[in-house]
Amino acid sequence: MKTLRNLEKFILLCLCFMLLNSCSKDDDNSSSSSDPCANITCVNGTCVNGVCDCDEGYTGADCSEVDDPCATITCVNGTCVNGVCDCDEGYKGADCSDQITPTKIKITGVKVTAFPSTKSSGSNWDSFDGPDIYFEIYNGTTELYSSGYLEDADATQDYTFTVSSIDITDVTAEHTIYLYDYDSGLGDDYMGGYYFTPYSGSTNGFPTSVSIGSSSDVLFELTYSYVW
Ligand SMILES: [Ca+2]
Ligand SMILES: [Ca+2]
Repeated sequence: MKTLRNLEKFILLCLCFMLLNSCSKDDDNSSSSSDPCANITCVNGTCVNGVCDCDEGYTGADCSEVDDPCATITCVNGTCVNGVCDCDEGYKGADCSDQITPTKIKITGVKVTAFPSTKSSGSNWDSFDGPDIYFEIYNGTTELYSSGYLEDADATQDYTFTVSSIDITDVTAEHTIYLYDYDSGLGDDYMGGYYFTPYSGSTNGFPTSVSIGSSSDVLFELTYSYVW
């Protein structure tokens, strides 16, 4: 009987020990999983459930990288500032790819780079020397500009006219540019002319130099500046 009691005590003790041991193991397990942020370092942020919640301006798993809001932004004609495109003059749209139609185009230079050396009949523009060239620009039937003439021009040379500024306000309207030979007291000779639309399109990139005409006929090179 006594032996049996001792055995019972021993078994009980064993059970208790096993129970305690198992409990303490559970405690160990629960303590290691209770703080998911225990081993997480957030350089510029706060750990939440084991993941770094970065402060504004930082990114990356540990918030150590500077977050560039412009990293994925492309500004076609502009500069990204804080994730938003700041468009160059004359452009609009989220990525600055849309052109703004100018309110005015200023022609600040006119160069004649070609004209026929003779009249179509083969005779000289002037009997004894070269033609005295000048140009005119029209908007429809309205004369916008008539230049002074450059004397005795040579068809193998380029001629630059000095103009302060010829303002074109009807930029999408069809204009005309003509070249003439000035003849004192006589009717001036028409040398050639071409239609042109000063602002030809919404994707032309605002060229500052525009060629009008043909190198086998009369050819003008206009210098533009744009006003919006
Ligand atoms: Ca002449
Ligand atoms: Ca003449």
